[in-house]
Amino acid sequence: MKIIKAEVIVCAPGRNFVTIKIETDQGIYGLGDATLNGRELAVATYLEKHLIPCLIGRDPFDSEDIWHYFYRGVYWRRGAVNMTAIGAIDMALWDIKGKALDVPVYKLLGGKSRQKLMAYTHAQGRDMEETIDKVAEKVAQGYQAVRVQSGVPGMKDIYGISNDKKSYEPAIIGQKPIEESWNTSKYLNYIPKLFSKVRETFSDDLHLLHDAHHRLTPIEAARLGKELEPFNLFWLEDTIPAELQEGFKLLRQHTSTPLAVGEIFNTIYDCQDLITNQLIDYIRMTIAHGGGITPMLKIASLAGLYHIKTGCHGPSDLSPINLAACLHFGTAINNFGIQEYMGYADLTMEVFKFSHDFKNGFFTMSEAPGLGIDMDFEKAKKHQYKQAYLPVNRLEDGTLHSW
Ligand code: EZ4
Ligand code: CO
Repeated sequence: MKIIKAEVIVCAPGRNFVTIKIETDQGIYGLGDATLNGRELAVATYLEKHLIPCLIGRDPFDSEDIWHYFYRGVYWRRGAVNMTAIGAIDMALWDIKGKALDVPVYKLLGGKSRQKLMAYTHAQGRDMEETIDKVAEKVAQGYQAVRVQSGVPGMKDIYGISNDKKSYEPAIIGQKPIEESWNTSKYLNYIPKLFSKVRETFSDDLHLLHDAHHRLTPIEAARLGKELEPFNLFWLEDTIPAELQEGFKLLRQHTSTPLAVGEIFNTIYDCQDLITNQLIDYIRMTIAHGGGITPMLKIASLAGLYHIKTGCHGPSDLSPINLAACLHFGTAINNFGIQEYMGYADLTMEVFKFSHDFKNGFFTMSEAPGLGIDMDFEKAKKHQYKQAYLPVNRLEDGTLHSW
């Protein structure tokens, strides 16, 4: 089997997405998600100008060699743009392999390690009351795990909360990013009160998660982790900037709240120390940004040695193709933890045809060959890309902070 053509599809059904479609001489094509929120065209151009020409003529079954060809072979390594491009190709190759053999991809990765996959969703409100209502809504929908984010008294905007009643979408259409502001002390004073109320309102069995979005120093994160201990979180995510790996040592010594990190990592080298020193409990890397299914299997194996589980990033700013790939991966590995699932805009689901079932907070896999995902290419064309950026974040005195 040979790759004869590959194209990049940039479209915006609901929001911007980048997709690679790889075609073979046997009429089978594979799809991969290459979306990097706010930097979409960099990945699209990298794929079109530099990677696709080298793919033509290759056997899609040689996914391991193709992966190393694009990782080691180019001399320049790592980086979000590079790894997202490689990840999209790898996903599409596994999709082709599954379709060629007429099996779902998970059967090629190790088979069924579980019958269903637990997902967590997001509940967010502008204040405590609205947040509690939103959690109740998600519980009523059957979710057993909910990420709780809330507006903080005295703060204008905060990560995870939309100021209108619409669902949360951080990327704003425009020629440059909007600016938000942040006050760590107000946040730290409020969050334990919020979780106290949430835990009091809902059963002890409800899994609660929270995302600090890289905004704390190690000692601030230590205080938060410690104060949240009585409320028994499933995980506390991205407390300190993810690249500050030494900081996790300090944080870990202070709290037994489980820690999750990794949505912005892109290679095994970003999480190797955190895993081997047992400084985290969940690795949040996702298939698209982690360089594909091929390297993610290796990361899961390393994590498995230390009983660290996966919790793949699954925002609505990655396409349902990435979600499908995460689910195949999560089905096949032993140390699956949980899958993030925010849901998608209706328009997104009109373009991306998703075959896996979702009910009461759990995914079950379809038996469709490959990734079990397809695209309406004609419809996709109708929704044109519009430049959009994630916000930047400043402290109240104007200092640039992590968003
Ligand atoms: O802010 O995907 O856990 N989820 C997250 C996400 C990220 C966005 C950035 O594009 O932190 O919502
Ligand atoms: Co996050």
